[in-house]
Amino acid sequence: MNHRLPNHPDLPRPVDPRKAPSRPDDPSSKVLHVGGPNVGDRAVFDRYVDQIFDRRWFTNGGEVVQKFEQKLQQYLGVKHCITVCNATIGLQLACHALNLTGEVIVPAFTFVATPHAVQWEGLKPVFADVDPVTHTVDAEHVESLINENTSAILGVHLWGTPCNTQRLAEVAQRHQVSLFYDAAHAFGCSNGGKMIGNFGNCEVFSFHATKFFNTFEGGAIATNDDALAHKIRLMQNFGFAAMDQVVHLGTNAKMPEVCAAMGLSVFANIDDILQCNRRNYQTYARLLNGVPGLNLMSYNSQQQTNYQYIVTEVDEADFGLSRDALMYHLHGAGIRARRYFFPGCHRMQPYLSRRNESPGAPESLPQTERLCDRVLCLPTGNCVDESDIHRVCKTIQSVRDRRGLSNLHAPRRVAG
Ligand code: T4K
Repeated sequence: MNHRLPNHPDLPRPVDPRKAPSRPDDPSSKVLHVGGPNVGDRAVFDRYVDQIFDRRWFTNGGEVVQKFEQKLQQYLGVKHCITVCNATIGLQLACHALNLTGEVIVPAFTFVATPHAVQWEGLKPVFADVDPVTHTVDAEHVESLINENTSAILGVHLWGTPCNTQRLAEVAQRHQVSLFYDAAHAFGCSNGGKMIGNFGNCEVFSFHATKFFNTFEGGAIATNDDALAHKIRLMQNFGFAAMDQVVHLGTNAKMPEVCAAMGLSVFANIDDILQCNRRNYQTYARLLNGVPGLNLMSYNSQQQTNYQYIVTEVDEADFGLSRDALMYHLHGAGIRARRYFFPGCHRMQPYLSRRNESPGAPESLPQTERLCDRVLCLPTGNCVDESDIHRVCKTIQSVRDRRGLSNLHAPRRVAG
């Protein structure tokens, strides 16, 4: 994501989060990130790494990857889980394996990897709006966008909140199109008692370093469809069925052994990490409760979630400052809050330039655009402790208290 933010004379200068200093002797200098990686059990990781070196087997479906895949299948209660090098490539494989053609409907409020994967496969992403409460794709809007060129719906379980899987399944069934999910945020989440990984034709997880469950880089495709799993497994390894036997078009989407070792070491601590995320969320909820104009996203208590994102919405009128002004002040205080997924995929390239070429496309996506102007994600994970959260919330409160004293204006919006 672009770290170069527009300058504004009244606001602290933005700092590249990766270059910001941190002094161990001064806790207030600790830079807090959204997406600071969770670390699993390092002893478990070291043990696997020793084995990898001893065996001199580094990639191409080795023992550690196989063990990791079995563990994933067991945890998700799914028949097949194929590890991949990252979720973006995983989504591309899914598009290919599902034989998609023409248009694929995706939400505009998502990380740009979702439409990029579709576009990369020579398909056309068509952007749908999202539900203002769950931030997941609006099933009614999806249905209104379906035409004779549509081959699939790609839902995104944003922030780990499940899509309306039942409604989307009905729509997909009625129009005879494929349904699959970008589950990059949703590892460890469930919907109606069923783990994410079991919905649609297949679901794609991300295990990127910034995700609550990470393998440095990585991902996995989960499915209960034997034929689809077989195809994806072939495609993930150049189409090899056996030595010297290429039976399908394929690519290199394999996860290396060391990444699977990281996954197994995170599995060893998964309950602690989930508990830490839940505790962090509850602390934020307590400390931000009653701050006018700042709403913390709530989760459905009937669904298991991983609390990996602390998602707030800033209402400028009630808070007294814009979301962007608050974000710049937090950055100035070493708190790298993020305005995911600004400005919305439909206003990013190459999609922005193509809007005029799509006569049927909606003029605007009001809910997406509203969220793009309001959402601010705050730091969490097992590198953030209770005192860090107090610091974040105190900074937010003090920025709000001083709002009338400083002459702050929102920086110019990115055109869209
Ligand atoms: N679908 C959805 C809905 C997604 O959100 C994503 C990825 C994908 C698909 C694709 O999954 P992958 O192909 O990546 O498996 C980050 C991640 O790079 C990206 O994986 C993630 N979504 C997205 C939401 O966040 P950026 O552009 O925000 O990354 P960056 O470099 O700014 O890092 C975020 C923060 O994390 C920084 O403030 C610094 C901190 N950080 C980062 C890294 C890599 C660390 O503290 N340590 C680290 O090692 O995209």
